[in-house]
Amino acid sequence: MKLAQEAIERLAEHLERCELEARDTTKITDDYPDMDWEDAYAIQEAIKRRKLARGARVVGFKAGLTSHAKMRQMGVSTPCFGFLVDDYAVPEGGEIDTSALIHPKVEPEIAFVTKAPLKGPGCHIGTVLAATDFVIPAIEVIDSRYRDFKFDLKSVIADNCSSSRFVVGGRIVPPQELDLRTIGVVLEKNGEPVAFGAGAAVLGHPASAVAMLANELGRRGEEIPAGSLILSGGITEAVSVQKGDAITLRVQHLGSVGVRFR
Ligand code: 0L1
Ligand code: MG
Repeated sequence: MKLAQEAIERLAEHLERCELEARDTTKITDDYPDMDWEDAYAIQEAIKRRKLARGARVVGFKAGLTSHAKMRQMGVSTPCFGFLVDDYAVPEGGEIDTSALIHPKVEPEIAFVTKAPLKGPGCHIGTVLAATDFVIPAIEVIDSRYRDFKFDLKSVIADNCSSSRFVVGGRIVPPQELDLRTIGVVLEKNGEPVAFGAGAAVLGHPASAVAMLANELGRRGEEIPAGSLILSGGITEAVSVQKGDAITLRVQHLGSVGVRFR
């Protein structure tokens, strides 16, 4: 690690304040060009500790930048991993207060809910599917704290991979009953289809993203506990939303989930 603990805590406070006060900032590597990957995840961990200290509960994890469309859109070449707290959860059909966000975008995702712990190294699609209770459609709302979504991978990891809100809904189905590679998704904004894709857009199979997450956590001596919800990553490019927009995600065999921005 290159950063002192004091700098890690200060950067975590800065990024979390930007999140809670809905204001943007320049990317942190501008001021700390030598920070390394361990520093980036340490800042993310410090943000998690701040939330837990205020009573939030970790409910799961997210894999981000897992499709070529997203990597191309953001100019990076590797996925990133973050945590989800209960504060981010929005009920299906619910409303999101746009004034609490900076510049939200939505992503169509497949969420996995685990029934057994998953601990890397060595996790693969098979171990993930065996440990999955069910999959369910999910809309992730990302809201990078970085001005104009301009960042590099270390800055984005420190910022908990732009995590902001998520909505799950539709049908729950055991993953063995589906071919998650060929499952089709349609994302609608105000009744108009705006993005389409199939599950294979996420690293060839959405369960690959969950396996990568488990292996990354294993490297740090951690695991995905049973009962976790995991967002496996956007199947299409992220779509910008504004006050007044209604978003619906339709997933083949899994029904639909919706949310409004007020
Ligand atoms: O969930 C995602 O794929 C987003 C990861 C962070 C990058 C971004 O803000 O677009
Ligand atoms: Mg996402």
